[in-house]
Amino acid sequence: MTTVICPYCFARTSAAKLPYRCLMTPSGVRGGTPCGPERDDVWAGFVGPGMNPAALLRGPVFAPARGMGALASGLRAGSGSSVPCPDCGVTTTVRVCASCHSDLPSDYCDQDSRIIALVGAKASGKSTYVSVLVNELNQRVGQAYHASLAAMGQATQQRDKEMAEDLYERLRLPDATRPAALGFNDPLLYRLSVPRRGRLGSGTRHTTLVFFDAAGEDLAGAEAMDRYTRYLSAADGIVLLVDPLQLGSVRDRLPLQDGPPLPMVETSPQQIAADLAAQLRAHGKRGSRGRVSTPIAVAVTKTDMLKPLLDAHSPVLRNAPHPEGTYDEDDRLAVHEEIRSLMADWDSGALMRQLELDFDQLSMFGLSALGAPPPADAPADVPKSGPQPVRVEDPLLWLLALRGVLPVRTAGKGRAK
Ligand SMILES: Nc1nc2c(ncn2[C@@H]2O[C@H](COP(=O)(O)OP(=O)(O)OP(=O)(O)O)[C@@H](O)[C@H]2O)c(=O)[nH]1
Ligand SMILES: [Mg+2]
Ligand SMILES: [Zn+2]
Ligand SMILES: [Zn+2]
Repeated sequence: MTTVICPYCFARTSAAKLPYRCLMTPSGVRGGTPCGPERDDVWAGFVGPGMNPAALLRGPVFAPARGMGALASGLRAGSGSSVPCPDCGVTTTVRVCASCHSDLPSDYCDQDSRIIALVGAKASGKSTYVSVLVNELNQRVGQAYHASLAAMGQATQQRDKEMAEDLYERLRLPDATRPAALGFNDPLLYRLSVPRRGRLGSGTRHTTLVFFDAAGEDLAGAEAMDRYTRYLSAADGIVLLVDPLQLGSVRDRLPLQDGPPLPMVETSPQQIAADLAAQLRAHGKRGSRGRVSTPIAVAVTKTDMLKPLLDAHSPVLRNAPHPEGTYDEDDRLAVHEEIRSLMADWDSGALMRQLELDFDQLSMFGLSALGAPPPADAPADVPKSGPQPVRVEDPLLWLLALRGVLPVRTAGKGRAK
């Protein structure tokens, strides 16, 4: 039976048991009285105060009749199926989470979902990264894998549109993300469609991707991180962004340049990784030798600023090849080794040692969402030529390849999967 993980509260429910929400549409039948809006106390409790009271008045929620939900979900029609509201008799397709009553986007319940947790200190580049990543998956990377990415639900579509307008048209960098104490930040939901290849025959494989772009200050300590426990422990993979400009030795080594001012130094990546590992261990994510089983992709961001410290031929400075729509494992290893040796130089390998003790599956990455530093005279702007990202897709593709979503190629073996 399909289990659905709510992308808002991360509760697990069997698809057949997900309640429905009546859409309050008039039936068109003479004499039929449509349902009226009711205050949704469950949802109100979840979103917290601060929500406009009018927005809490919603169509009534009802449990699927016994057998009905099972029948509907069992047919892989899942959320696409419709059932009649017991009060007004008009059919609805909208399913809600049984725990928090958030509406699930249509077809959310139909496919496998992969929750990707995005963590990193304040101003490490999380929001910029997600927006540029989505754009790249839609364009260059999508083309290489014949894949497509679609935003699911109105909230994600709206945010994508606003972020893309800011970054690509108005050339404005995102504002600092608001901390959870100021209100609920919606997760970003996408449907990734990749052609199926190999023995299983052709067709398309759909995977729901759930990203959560938290504010850096909400990940800055064990206590703050607690709020995200359910999200972190539901994650199939973690992307930890490390801002090299917040590392003391990198700051010391960078030649004085007339770039934008260096960011403030926030929580160290080592601290974030240690807190994260403690959280995950406490929630049963134990792998071998006391390490955490959730795979972690650790990506050094803003590599455009590191050019003076890198060899001109460094693999970090160019995009991954994606030969014939496969994930190139040797290319990943080259980048992993390069970042590992740079880190050994920067912090005597302290972060790397900590990660190796804490995580079973780990890979290092280097990326630049913008491709160049923001202009010195306008530090809140994207470089004039627009974002020219380098390697933004690598961490996510590695996590997806680990889960068998993408074909992998390794040296001498041609297409391995
Ligand atoms: N040089 C360079 N700077 C970048 C890049 N991406 C982001 N930045 C800088 O980092 C700043 C912070 O980026 P955000 O994406 O807002 O960082 P965040 O991690 O979401 O920050 P919080 O939401 O406050 O936790 C931006 O305003 C830019 O100045 C990049 O690819 N290269
Ligand atoms: Mg942010
Ligand atoms: Zn929920
Ligand atoms: Zn109704």
